[in-house]
Amino acid sequence: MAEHESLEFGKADFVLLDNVSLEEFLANLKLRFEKGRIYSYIGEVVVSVNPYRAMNIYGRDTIEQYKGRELYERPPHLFAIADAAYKAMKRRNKDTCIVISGESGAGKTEASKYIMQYIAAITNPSQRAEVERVKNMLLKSNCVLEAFGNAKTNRNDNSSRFGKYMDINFDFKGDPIGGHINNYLLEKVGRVVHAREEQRMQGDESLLRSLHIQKDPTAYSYIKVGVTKTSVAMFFLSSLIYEEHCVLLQGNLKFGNDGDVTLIENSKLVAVLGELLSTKEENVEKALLYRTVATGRDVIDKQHTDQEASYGRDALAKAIYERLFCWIVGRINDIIEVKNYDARIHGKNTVIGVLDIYGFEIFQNNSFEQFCINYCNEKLQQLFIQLVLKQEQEEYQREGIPWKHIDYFNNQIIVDLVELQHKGIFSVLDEACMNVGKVTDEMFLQALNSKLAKHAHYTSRKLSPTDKSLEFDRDFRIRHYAGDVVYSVLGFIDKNKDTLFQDFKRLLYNSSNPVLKAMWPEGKLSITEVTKRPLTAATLFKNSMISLVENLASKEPYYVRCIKPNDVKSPLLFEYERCKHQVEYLGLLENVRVRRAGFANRQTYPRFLQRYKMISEFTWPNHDLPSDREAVKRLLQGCGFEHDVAYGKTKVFIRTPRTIFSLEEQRAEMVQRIVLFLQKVWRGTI
Ligand code: AOV
Ligand code: MG
Repeated sequence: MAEHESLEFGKADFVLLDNVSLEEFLANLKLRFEKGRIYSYIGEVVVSVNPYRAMNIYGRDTIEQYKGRELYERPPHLFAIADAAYKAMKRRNKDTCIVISGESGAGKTEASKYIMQYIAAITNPSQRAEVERVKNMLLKSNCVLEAFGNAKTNRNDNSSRFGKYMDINFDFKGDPIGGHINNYLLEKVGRVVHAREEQRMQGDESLLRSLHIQKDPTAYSYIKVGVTKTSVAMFFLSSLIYEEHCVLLQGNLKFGNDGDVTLIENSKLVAVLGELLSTKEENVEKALLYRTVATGRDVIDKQHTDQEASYGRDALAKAIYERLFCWIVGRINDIIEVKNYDARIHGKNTVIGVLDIYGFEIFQNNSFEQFCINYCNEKLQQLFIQLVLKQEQEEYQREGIPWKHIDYFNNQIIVDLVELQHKGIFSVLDEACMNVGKVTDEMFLQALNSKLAKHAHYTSRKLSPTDKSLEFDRDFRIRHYAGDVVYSVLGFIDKNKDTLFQDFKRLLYNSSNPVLKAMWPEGKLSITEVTKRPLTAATLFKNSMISLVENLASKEPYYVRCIKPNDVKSPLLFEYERCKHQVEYLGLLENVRVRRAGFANRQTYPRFLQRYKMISEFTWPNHDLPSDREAVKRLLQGCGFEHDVAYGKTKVFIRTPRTIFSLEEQRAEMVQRIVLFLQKVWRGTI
């Protein structure tokens, strides 16, 4: 008996539970966690519990055990799902994706790294140099992005502050030939700059070099300088916002006023800034203190108040950080993108996508960033529901397979609450930002209250006056699929507008550092040319989420559902209530129910016959039965699989993967025999 079937470690697949109840599910999850079995299945979905300790289960020998195996042949593992996604892609020429979800600190990023490592390890058996180069790039790009885009939060010491979707492209041999990274909304404000981060930056400079971000040596020198300087500038500027953590903060940039005149109190920093940004000191000073505005035909310099100047400074720091990050992603993409691939010569180029995004988070103070991150998690949950719970059941009904509907909570209502045109929270926010007059965050909250007064998942103090946990004029609460979150509206309008004074864009566009200049193409426009209002942060994020979900839905998905066992990063503690909550909101129990009652595999009758007709005398080489459906029935009866299948209107449904496996074996054997037979015919020995 395979190890994963030994009861000592609990049930490896939740589908095998005696009773599908929350209690049994959790008892099994806990037992497995305590026995060091951090992975389990629900059919083809991997459930993973963060072990919070180094596990000796990712080495070369383990990789070898999973390579090319079927899912149920080995104990549950990320490698098995990676192999399944790889096999599906290779065998059936299908694009696949692996979606990793779970709350902050549940282990998504670690999982994505092991998956990438596995794929790298099992491909390119012939050691082609170009493929090795691509693999190295793909793996190393992770470290660079983490160095720039991760930070310590109180939920996770190495929390991803950006969403990442990485496509790996494969050639017809199944070897990686390139990739592409999409990054999603970098969470700028919550990023806490620690000395630790700075050390990592230094290490990664050499990584950037080893990635050959610039191959041309002359270009390389300036790029390198660009990166180094810009990153220093980034830390320098970010630290201006996070004073308490600042490393370089000997005297931070502060504004005061002398009568009517706004001043920079510690003007020595301006010179440093000028140097870091490769621009003149006086230009920096001017951009910090003035704003050029067009009034009719005149262009005048309007002085900032000290508050406006501080706002501008912070916006600049965030914008530099964000653009630098996007620039890095762009450079990585330049190197890893597939070039010179001609599908007519090389066959179809297929893709495995890996999604690792920020998990659901609840902080003490939740703002616009948490709102976006949690909306993103709602979207992914919706995709899971669509693909795993809804479509599956709908297909059984459509095909006339006897089916008792399984209920689940459909979070579409919350997705709509956020993203619906004209009615959703993003729309109300955009409207507030569109307004010419001064609209405050409180006014935005009032608009929400009047638009959403009746919504079951929205409330505020005004709507529930007795709820003391909500502050008037500040808070609203969303009942998310994963729990209630109170958001403070403070800053929503500013963050959504995400305005950076045009003066800064011009300042940086005019930098003599070509990298910096390239990051600010809009700085080219003169003041009178700037007319179009840029899209808001919410709209950009919403659009990127919608296209992400479309992209994932177009591929064959594989799921990893991560669970965080406790909030104290302990390898020993299985906090029952915390885990229960996650199992509930991830819809895992419903997943087991649908899976248990469902079928692992389905194929249309003609396709099934095309593949397996050679294993039955009734169907080989052609059948004379009244329909393909009858022919498939006959074939399966003959093989003794009648008990494991159901016949739909257009498709045959097969309950367990084992049956498919056995059909495949029989097919392989027959194909071999047929080939031998044909060879004999050709040679004239028959
Ligand atoms: P996340 O990606 O899900 O959170 P991480 O993957 O960063 O979470 O995991 C958090 C921490 O848990 C890691 O830094 C490790 O210390 C530990 N950990 C996770 N998985 C493993 C594993 N398989 N083996 C050993 N330790 C592990 V966030 O990015 O915050 O949503 O935005
Ligand atoms: Mg992460």
